[in-house]
Amino acid sequence: MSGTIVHDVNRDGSRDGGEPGLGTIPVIATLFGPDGVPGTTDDVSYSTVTADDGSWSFADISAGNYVIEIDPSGVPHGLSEVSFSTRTVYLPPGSEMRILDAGLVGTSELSNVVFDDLNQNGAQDGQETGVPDLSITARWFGPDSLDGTADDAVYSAVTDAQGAWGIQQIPAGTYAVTIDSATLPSGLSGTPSVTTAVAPNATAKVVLPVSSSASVLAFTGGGALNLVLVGLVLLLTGSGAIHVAGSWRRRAIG
Ligand SMILES: [Ca+2]
Ligand SMILES: [Ca+2]
Ligand SMILES: [Ca+2]
Repeated sequence: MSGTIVHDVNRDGSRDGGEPGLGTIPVIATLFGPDGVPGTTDDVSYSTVTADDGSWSFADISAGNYVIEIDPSGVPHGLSEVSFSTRTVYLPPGSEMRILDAGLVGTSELSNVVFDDLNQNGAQDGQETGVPDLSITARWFGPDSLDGTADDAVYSAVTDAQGAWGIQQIPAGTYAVTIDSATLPSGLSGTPSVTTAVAPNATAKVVLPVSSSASVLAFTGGGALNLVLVGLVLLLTGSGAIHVAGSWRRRAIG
């Protein structure tokens, strides 16, 4: 008897191309026993964990009726079953049985509202409207918690008319969240990428600053901070002096 546990990235209950197998997921097969009734003392349980590719198998087990289940206490990343559930199968004598792929989805959520933060205070004030039709991607770092490796999974959302977006049923862990700059209206500047963590059964509000004010990047990037410093220096040199590290230095003006 064998099967595969996969990460159901698009949460449709079946395995699609590119959806990775999940390792170390505990699978239990319980034989009903001679009395043919599940949950009685003559039941025989077999347990295993999935290999790195998500596959599992039980070899040389008796024929009969089995309950196949995933032990939820051993499933990491806040994942839970979407298409597997507990199932009962009959294993005929001398046969092999392939159990359908089982998909797991997460119990976490990322969401928020993207708005034109005109006064750049990080809060949505009265005149600041949501930005619709932005493509947002959230890349999960995957079971290995490392960015950019093969087990990463990418989720996406589009902001609605009020700038709201949400991605549900995703694993707990670390995400890089990005607004696709190609979908930003002209005149709006945004952040390159925000890294955020979310716990099982939790919602993380991800702040993705966007502003039509030219100096928005002062919030988010070292390069922009330098721009601000250059501006400050120019302002101060205009008065003939620069205040550096607590001391005044004279500077000749050409
Ligand atoms: Ca799927
Ligand atoms: Ca604001
Ligand atoms: Ca990874």
